[in-house]
Amino acid sequence: MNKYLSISPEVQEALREGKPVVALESTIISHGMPYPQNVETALRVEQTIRDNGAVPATIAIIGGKLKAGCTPEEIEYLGHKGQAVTKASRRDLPVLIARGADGATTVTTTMIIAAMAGIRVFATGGIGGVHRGAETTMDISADLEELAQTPVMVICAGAKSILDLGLTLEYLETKGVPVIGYGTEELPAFYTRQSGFKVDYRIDTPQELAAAFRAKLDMGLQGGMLVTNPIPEEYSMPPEIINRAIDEAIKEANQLGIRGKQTTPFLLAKVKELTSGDSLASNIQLVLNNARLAALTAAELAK
Ligand code: PSU
Ligand code: MN
Repeated sequence: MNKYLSISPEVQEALREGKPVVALESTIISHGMPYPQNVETALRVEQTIRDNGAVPATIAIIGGKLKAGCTPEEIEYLGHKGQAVTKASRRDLPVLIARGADGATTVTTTMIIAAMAGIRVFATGGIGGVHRGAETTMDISADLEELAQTPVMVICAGAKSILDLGLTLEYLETKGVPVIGYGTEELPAFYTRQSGFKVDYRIDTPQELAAAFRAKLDMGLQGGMLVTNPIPEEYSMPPEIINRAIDEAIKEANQLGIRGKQTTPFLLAKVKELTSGDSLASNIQLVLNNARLAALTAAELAK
């Protein structure tokens, strides 16, 4: 174990005893939702994981330490500080750690820290991917490279169509990342259950998710697995409304010349603003839904 990693006593004990543990990211807290809903949701997600038989490990960088397992006080701190916390991807780790700084972990860095701690299952909302227009901007999220190299199962609700979903799937195919649809053959698109794209495999049970990932680990095949779990029907949003908001957000980002790590948070905030509170309520529900599936899958993997 490296000296920068700090695992909470509860998570440490669960890992030592081979109990199921589920990792959670912190960018969704500091950058993904407004305060105080972000803190309330993060705590509810942890409770959902406990209710389904696993131990939650919210991951973040606090005072230069890689935390696997945050206290409620640390979650409150990250949520209250919000956008002022650095959004930390793989390239940010060395300097943030050397400076003893804070960082909100993206899918990428949550996977890195989970793997360091020995946590195999991670639940979140949406992942980064290949942005629309990437053929000229080369804006491709580091999340895809991490899925290609780090052995963690990521359970999400698909990707938002702020991305080019077709190119995102092509990239994952090239990198050898299995894309699973939970109970569906179609890739879900976060707020909606449909995207028009197919996943690689449909799997219907946590048992089979665990068996497939176990086989990948046993073979020593590097990289993770992407499980896409559609938002529950009753919380899904009308595609026309969400797609109109996304098109508008992308147009505005282009006009303003938004680039680099600002792109995703800008688009997410804009879409949220354009769809008012509706998208926030859906966002919360899909994360809870993913937390439930992750806990059940981690329990199967621990058997
Ligand atoms: N997509 C979402 N919600 C999110 C993110 C992406 O629908 O909260 C966050 C995640 O933390 C993800 C990161 O890992 O944005 C990707 O950022 P980028 O595109 O800059 O790699
Ligand atoms: Mn990017």
